[in-house]
Amino acid sequence: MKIDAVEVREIRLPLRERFEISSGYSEERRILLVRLHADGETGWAECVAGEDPGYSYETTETAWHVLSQFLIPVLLGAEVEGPADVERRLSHVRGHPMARACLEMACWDLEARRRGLSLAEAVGGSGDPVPVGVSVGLQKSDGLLVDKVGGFLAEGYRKIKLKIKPGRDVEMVRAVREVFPGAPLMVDANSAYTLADRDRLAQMDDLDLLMIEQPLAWDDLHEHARLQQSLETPVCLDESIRSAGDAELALELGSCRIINIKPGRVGGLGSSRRIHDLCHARGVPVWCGGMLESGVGRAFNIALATLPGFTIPGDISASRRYWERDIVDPEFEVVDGMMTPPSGPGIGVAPDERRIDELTMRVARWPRGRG
Ligand code: NPG
Repeated sequence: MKIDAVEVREIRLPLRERFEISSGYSEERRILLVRLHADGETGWAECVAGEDPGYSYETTETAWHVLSQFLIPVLLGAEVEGPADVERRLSHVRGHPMARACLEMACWDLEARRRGLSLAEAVGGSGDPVPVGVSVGLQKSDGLLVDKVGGFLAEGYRKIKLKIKPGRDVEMVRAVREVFPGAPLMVDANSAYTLADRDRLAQMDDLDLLMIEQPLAWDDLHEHARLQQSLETPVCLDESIRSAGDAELALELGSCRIINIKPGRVGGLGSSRRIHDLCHARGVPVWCGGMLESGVGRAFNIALATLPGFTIPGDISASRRYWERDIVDPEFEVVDGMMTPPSGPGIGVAPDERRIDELTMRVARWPRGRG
């Protein structure tokens, strides 16, 4: 297929409530939406880069720059075979996986629509509903956190992830555990600790957690291995894993026992599948992370999570957990802790173009000069 036009736009979507993690907080998402046009068909995707470089060095601004200056010019007018070819053609750009991923993912949507397949079918997954979880940001008090967790458990979510940081960890999680003794709880530190905190982290072993996610820095694979040796609770890696190569190294070193896969972080759905396949072959559980996506990004996450190795509920909550109103129709819903992947072609939900226009802050179109 020949890529004859590309559009990138930035929309601003206010979160229903502030979302706080160890490195900072977000009240509004600045989301880049990408549209690829080829042979009369359109493919949509979303870039998950954040507003600030707290989670990754990539930001909305760097992604805009790399997409416009280096990535889109390579694809424009090119005869591409499919998403794997797009990934290959963009591989000369070092790093910037979130910027590269959104073009590869838009091509997945485009190709799935052309073939009349749902995204879940196109990636090799199933159409079955999948159990999903929810991530709960840092709250002002333990009481507020307990209330929030209670609400999400009542909604049926199958996994509850609590954000932690030094000073808001063992005692806070214990307060939740005491109220909900059997709840499927995990914690996520977003790299807020060092190996010097090993004893503190080991106190989590008494709290019956599914896992501790990314306790140490993204490039501390060796230290994560030493930490995992001294913990009973499985370590899960997120920021550290950018490719199947990283996953293989982390497993060889014993740095983790579980891996979080986010298509944006690892450069797209092809790379996500390679990590999944590697882990599945070794019996290592994976789950799909979230990056506060709009419905466009959410559609890719739920499709990916239908692959058989995704045995732990992902951070794939309902649209209304984050948005007053999502930008897709229908919105994503969770019923009894399960989400059903859309069955229509491609992402299977319709981007609401009028609403997207209203939310748009800037737009760029190629070939240049197109209205
Ligand atoms: O449900 O989409 C979601 C958010 C899940 O907690 C979540 N994401 O570190 O995994 C993370 C965290 C995050 C959110 C990281 C936003 C960076 C930005």
